Amino acid sequence: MSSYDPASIEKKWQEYWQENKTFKTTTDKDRPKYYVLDMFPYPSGSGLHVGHPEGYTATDILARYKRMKGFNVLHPIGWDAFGLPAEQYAVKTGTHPRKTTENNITRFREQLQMLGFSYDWDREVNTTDPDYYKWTQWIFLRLFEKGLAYEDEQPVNWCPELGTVLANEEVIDGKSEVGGYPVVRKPMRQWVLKITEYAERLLNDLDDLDWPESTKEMQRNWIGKSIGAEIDFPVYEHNDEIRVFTTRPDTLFGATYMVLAPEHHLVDEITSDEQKEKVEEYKEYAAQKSDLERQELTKEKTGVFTGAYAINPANNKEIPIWIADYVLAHYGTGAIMAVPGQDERDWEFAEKFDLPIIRTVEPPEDFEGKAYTEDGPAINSDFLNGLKITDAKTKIIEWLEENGVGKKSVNYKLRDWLFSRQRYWGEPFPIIHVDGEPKAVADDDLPVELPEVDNYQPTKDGEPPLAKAEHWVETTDPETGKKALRETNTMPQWAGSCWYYLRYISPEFDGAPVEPEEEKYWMPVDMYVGGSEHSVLHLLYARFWHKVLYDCGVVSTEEPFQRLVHQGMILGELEYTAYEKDGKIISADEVEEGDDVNRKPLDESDVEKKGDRHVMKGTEITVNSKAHKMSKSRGNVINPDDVVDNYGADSLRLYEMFMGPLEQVKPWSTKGVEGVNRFLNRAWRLFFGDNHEEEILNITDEEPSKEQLKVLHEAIQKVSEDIEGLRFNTAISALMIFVNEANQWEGVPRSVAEPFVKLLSPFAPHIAEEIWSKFGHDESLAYEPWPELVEEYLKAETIDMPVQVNGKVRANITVPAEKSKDKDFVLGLAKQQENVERYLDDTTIVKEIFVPGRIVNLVVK
Ligand code: ANZ
Repeated sequence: MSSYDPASIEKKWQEYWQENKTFKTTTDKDRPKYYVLDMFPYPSGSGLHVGHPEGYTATDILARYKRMKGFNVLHPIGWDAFGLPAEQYAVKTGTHPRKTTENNITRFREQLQMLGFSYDWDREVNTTDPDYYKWTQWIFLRLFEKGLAYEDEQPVNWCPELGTVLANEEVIDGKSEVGGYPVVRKPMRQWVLKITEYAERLLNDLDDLDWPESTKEMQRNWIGKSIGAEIDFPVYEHNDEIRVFTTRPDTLFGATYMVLAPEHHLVDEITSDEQKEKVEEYKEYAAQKSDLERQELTKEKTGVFTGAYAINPANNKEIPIWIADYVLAHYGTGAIMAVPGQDERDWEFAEKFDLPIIRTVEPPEDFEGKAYTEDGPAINSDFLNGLKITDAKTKIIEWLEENGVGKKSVNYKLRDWLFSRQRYWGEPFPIIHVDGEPKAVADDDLPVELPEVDNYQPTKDGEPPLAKAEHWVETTDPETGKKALRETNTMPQWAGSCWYYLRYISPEFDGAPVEPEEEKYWMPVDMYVGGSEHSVLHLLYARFWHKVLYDCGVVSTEEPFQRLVHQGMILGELEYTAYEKDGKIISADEVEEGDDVNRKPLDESDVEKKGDRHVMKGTEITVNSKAHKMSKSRGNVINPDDVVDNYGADSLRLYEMFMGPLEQVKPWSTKGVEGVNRFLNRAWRLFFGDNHEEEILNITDEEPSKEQLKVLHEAIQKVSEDIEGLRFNTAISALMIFVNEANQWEGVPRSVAEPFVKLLSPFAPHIAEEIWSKFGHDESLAYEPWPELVEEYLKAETIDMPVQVNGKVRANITVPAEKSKDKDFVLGLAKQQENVERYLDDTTIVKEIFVPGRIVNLVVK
């Protein structure tokens, strides 16, 4: 049988690669390196989804291509395997999270191998392996030594049902992102990392990274640098001052009241006796809310008067001091000067509580809104009057500094990173508590391994499950012999993924997280591909740790990931709906707002494409077509295993790259998979003939024609450029064009066939290896040199042909070689020549003599 049989081919080559360790990475320092990294997966219980192979195929193409271009390639994979799902499963079933994790990893590994990714499997890392988290703990100790890890009582998002603290991003509308359980605010002792100390560097160093601009912008916004001033307001008849942070010191003359966060340390001191009760009540009310809820712009403003007044230092006016939850305790100084004239929230608040409003920036005449937040000349502002915002800011800051009532100040939105969780399945902190003080476990005593517990359920009052492992918790300080207690919190899932790209470089090294010489060679990562959902947290946390490691001399680059690309999400298949109104199907564009229509789901077979719209087959009735996110509940999830079973891994890889630009969101189409599968079949038949019982190799030892060389080199040029530019879809089109052209040849010369197979190999490596071996090679083509482009072959070959009229040469024409035998084409062109036309005027052509590729002679009378 000579037909294309992915099932047998793919298995065979996967085994070959594994047995021969084909993709084992070597560090040959004389050659250039290419480090191409995937965001490693969380090995969930449901296995790979089709989104995984999208990014993973893209990086695999790059890895395979770069190897053939002579690079040392580092292309590793591993498992981000701590985390909540395995722990929740453990709580439910008693199965140790390690067991669940191991099973899931085995499944994921098989699935990735089944897709033929060229990972160096000897470098696999697993964040839950004590040999790995030993170094996560080691890095934590460096943070601790540098004062970048500290304990703090913090109001946290406490989820009693999950028994853990959640990060702000893990809470949606007061419920846990995972499971949707209620979340309350509660002060707790926590470990916090001082990422704010790196805010400026995290911001500045973004500029030099080759990352999507939108991702950089999200990080910039998250860091949220603002320049403004701190201003001190004396409290009337108290010996206190309230310091505020403002981005608009130029509006100082319009500060008509002040607001403290309910948690502000001066609240109790300044509150008058009459207001005490109300203030207490309000403090309790505010404590229930998360920062996110408190900041919602649309929410009704609430607050209470403290009974105290402050003095506006610019004009010595007395202004009332309020507390309100829209001022956050942990931002700026936890207190604001309120300027309703220029700030929307302040305006709403002032309106509601009848506080004075003074504009200090003149709005344009036609302005009809409330607070005016744009630029304009200062008014009602004494010596600032007439100045635009920027100049007014500079001037007032000078004035504040001269008068000792304030100074220029930079503020960041970025908060320190809440780094502890009350969970079992995470890295233990390498910390013991001696006499109530935290103390580092010695480097030599790492790892601090997770103890066994009988029950993974955290206690209802927030004690982590590790607290139950008393024999583990109670220990002695090896230095002093004193009784000590181990830290029972564990690290968040982010920890392991903050530095895994370093461990791949020297996974066995036992002196540091990464071997220094190897690190110098391999870092930074040249290409990092993963989902845009990681635009902020993972990528910011990893950059932070990397910079700390840089400061410790562990790594040699300031940034870990030089280039970053996000693959676009793959949606489910397009779904079609027709609209029915008054019992009649109407076009989607005829539906008007408020129309009472029935939506009728349509089968794909009822629909056809006309131009860029979908219509009901054989009609002009436009139907609605829409792709939705894949989800179990919608029932539109495509399982990669099924695709591989039906079409093979090469088809899945090829299809996911052919769907469209890598970074775009795209709907799945099973028809599309069939299409690329047909292409692979055609490519196969190109070399092995059609449906022969026996295998006939359809390649020749003939010299290639110029035309064949041109077709080949066009493919070489396009595929190479498109891989470099990550335009994998158009690279595949170029491969398809080659096969279409070559199908018209009688036999493919070996010197054309072999380079083509190499071009195909990064995309569809199994079939390429198989064809290559059938061409008579006994080794993998993984390290064959990539075909070189010869520009000269790209030029269209042309032939010069003389044109005679009655035997006399009247013109010479140049025609493309492949057209030189086309009588109509050549004669048409010949007759259009000016000098020929002249001799044809007023004559009749009696005979047209055409010698293909040689000469034209027109006999006229
Ligand atoms: C007076 C003012 C006038 C303000 C004006 C803005 C506009 P960003 O840019 O986000 O840093 N603010 C300061 N601390 C706050 C806190 N703890 N909770 C809530 N709001 C706080 O915003 C800084 C501005 O947010 C500050 O500048 C302050 O209001 C407010 F026309 O001061 B501004």
